Amino acid sequence: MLQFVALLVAFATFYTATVAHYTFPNLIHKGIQYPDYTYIRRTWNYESYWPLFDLTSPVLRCFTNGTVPNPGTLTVSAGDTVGFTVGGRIVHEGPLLFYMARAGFRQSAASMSGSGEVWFKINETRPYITDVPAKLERQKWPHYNASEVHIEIPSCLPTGDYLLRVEHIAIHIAFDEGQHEFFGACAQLRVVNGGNGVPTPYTEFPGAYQSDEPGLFLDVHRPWSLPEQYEVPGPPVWTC
Ligand SMILES: [Cu+2]
Repeated sequence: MLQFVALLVAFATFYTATVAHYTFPNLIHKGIQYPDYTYIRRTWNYESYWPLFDLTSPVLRCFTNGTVPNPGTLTVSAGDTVGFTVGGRIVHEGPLLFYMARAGFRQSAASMSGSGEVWFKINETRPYITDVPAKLERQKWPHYNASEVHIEIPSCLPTGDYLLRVEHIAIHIAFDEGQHEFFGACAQLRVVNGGNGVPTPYTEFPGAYQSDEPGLFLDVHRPWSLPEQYEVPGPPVWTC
């Protein structure tokens, strides 16, 4: 019986570590869901699903550790919607963010590293506030429990090769500094039929976030009255 309990505890621990976290393995475009990591760089946690805590790590850039070759690049039109499946479900409270970075001279989506101040934010989510005072509870987050997330490529984005970076930041235990959990991935896109937009401002990964900023180090149980009172990490969103 004791062995059985020990086994049960071991299994429960394993189950919590893997199933309670999440990855973004498949790209979705025009109704097609591509196989795991066909157009998405295989992430460091693709088996463990483990969160990244260290916001100073280069892994934060694309959640990769450089051990596997980069994948293929999918051609999409500016203005198209693309999606990511969620391996597992988004089972923590927190914002969902999307960033893009354009390939530089003589680079492609497959060859670019994403280093330097090349990233601009194209979307972020805030908590819904349905009552006053509201708390930062699970159901307040638009993507809580999501199995897919979607983003529209800005219609005015110039034609070119890009990385599209999806990120979910879990803040359910962020009342202790450094206990934010980062999950994410980068898709490789060739954007065609683009426009004349000028993305701004730029940021870099690592570097965009500070462990003591209000969106990453906060009492998640304090009352909120406006969505804006949650300060989403990173730069403001660029829109066309
Ligand atoms: Cu977690």
